[in-house]
Amino acid sequence: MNHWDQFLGPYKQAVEELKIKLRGMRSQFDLDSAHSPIEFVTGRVKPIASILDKANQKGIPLDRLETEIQDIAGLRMMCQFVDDIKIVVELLRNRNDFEIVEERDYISHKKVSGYRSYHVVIQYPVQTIHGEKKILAEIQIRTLAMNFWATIEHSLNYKYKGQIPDEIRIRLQRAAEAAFRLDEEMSQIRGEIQDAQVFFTFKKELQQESRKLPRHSG
Ligand code: 0O2
Ligand code: 0O2
Repeated sequence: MNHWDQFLGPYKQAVEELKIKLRGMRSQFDLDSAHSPIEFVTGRVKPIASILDKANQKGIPLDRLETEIQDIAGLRMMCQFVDDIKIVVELLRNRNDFEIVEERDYISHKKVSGYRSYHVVIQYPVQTIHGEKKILAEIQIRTLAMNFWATIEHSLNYKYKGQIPDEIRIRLQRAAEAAFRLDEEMSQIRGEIQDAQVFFTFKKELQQESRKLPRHSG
């Protein structure tokens, strides 16, 4: 086994375990027939070339990768609505199978690029044949619209090797705002539908109650 296989082994195990655990949270909402704040979950181990690029860009020596690069193990949780993100973060805070070491709110404080997501960095204990090993993992929580924008912006960045022309950069910032307005509009529509449902349920209950009342003849 080479050095990289040995180094990445616990990260691979952590990503596989966390995918199952976080997807399990979604299935539990399905069982309760409740609206799931989690739409879907993905995960990956950062490719070696990307680890080396990041270490190089940030001046991180190879013997400090474990502590200085927080997203070698990366998970993403996609939500339908912005409000669902808060629920998911709260669910993560209440778990006792890992410890949250940092939270970064790029929703209230978007990045200059236009990027929005909520990042939670955790310390996750992996059981290995040599004992327990705690590794860092980054969970990115975002809406479907934020994910749509980030996926395309990420591939353009890759295509332009990080040197996106100014004009495209500005259009991407505008597109990020459009995605955010879409999120807001969808939340409003959901709110109005929920209000209407509460109103109709109340009206139906009132009708049923009034049918039970004795009728006065003449
Ligand atoms: P790319 O280059 O984006 O296409 P499964 O069989 O469903 O259990 P699978 O197929 O191994 O799992 O992977 P899954 O869960 O569908 O997710 C892998 C995807 O994670 C990647 O696909 C990316 O879309 C996404 N991803 C990429 N970067 C990150 C990151 O930094 N953090 C997180 N959390 N997720 C990321 P690809 O094909 O590997 O990459
Ligand atoms: P990949 O290919 O997704 O793994 P830094 O890399 O210095 O900006 P830091 O301090 O490690 O960041 O953490 P940060 O910014 O909280 O999280 C970095 C990850 O967030 C990135 O990983 C992306 O997955 C995502 N991200 C941050 N900013 C942007 C952005 O402007 N556009 C997009 N599309 N994604 C972003 P990597 O390592 O860059 O890439």
